[in-house]
Amino acid sequence: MSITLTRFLIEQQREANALPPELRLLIETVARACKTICHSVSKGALGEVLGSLDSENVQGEVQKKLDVIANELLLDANEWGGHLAAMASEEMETIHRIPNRYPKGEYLLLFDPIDGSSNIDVDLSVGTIFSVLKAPEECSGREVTEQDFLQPGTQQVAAGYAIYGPQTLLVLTIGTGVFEFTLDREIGSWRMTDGPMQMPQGNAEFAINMARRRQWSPGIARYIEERIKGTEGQLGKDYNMRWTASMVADVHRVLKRGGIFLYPADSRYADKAKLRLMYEANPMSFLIEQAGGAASTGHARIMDVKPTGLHQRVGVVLGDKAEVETVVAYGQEG
Ligand code: AHM
Ligand code: MG
Repeated sequence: MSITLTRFLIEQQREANALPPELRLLIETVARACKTICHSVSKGALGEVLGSLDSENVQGEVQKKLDVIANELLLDANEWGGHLAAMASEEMETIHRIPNRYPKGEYLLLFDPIDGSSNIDVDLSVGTIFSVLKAPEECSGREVTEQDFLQPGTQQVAAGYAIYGPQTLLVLTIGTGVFEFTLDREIGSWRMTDGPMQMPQGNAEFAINMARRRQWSPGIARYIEERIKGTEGQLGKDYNMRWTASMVADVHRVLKRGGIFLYPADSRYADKAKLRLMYEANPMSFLIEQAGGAASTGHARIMDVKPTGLHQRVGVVLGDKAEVETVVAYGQEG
């Protein structure tokens, strides 16, 4: 019988000494909130959770009802436990400090409550992504600020995602490998079903939104065109393409089956990319690197990027090491 998330975390705390008790509590709390989000997602129209609201988030995107519900669930679940200094989310313009009525801890939690929101109403996979940082020591005794969150991805102490698909999974790293847990809905517990995971290398599969071709740099265009040519070009193998439009689902496939995921720099956005650094690109990069893959902006390692804003966007190229290296090399050629 596979072990539960609780047992895994306690053993990590005890044996590997890799997990402080407060961080364990934090991960358990996020995992519990994800169970509740899973419940709302799966109710669909019966739970009156589908469709959009009149509101927009800080990115100017129309909020889905589930975006807001999931955001509230994560805030409520994490506020009172005493493990956090503050939270930040795709759905909130600025940080959410822990109210004074609750004790404060030393961690900062960032999340995208529902990633791939456009998939909700058509019953395709969506997910929750999260990243955990430590509040800088100098902020003890004063209010946490947005600036305290602006740490590079290398500073993450934990990261993961839940995917609400045919199965509900939690994929997690605390820097000691990547572990997958499947939600046993009847019992309500997370059970380990894979890990430590290593992503297969050499799989000829890419994921990119082809409709954005006009926005690509010459390096990205060359990389994709070569792969479309396949055996008719220089590569000696044919490539397959998949695009779910939910980063969680696409990255999960890359983790399990190999290949490469690209949402490269995109001139339609003010900071020239779609995906957000702090709560999308960084946690996914941490997971992919822990599983033996690579994650780049197209030019540099994502986790080395020094953030300048909570909602900063960044080009994302991640997965198979050799494929990512090829994209970076083509980028350097201009
Ligand atoms: P969201 O956080 O607003 O859902 O947006 C992020 C999503 C990613 O999950 C996905 O990779 C990408 O946007 C899909 O974009 P596109 O609509 O160009 O296919
Ligand atoms: Mg998102």
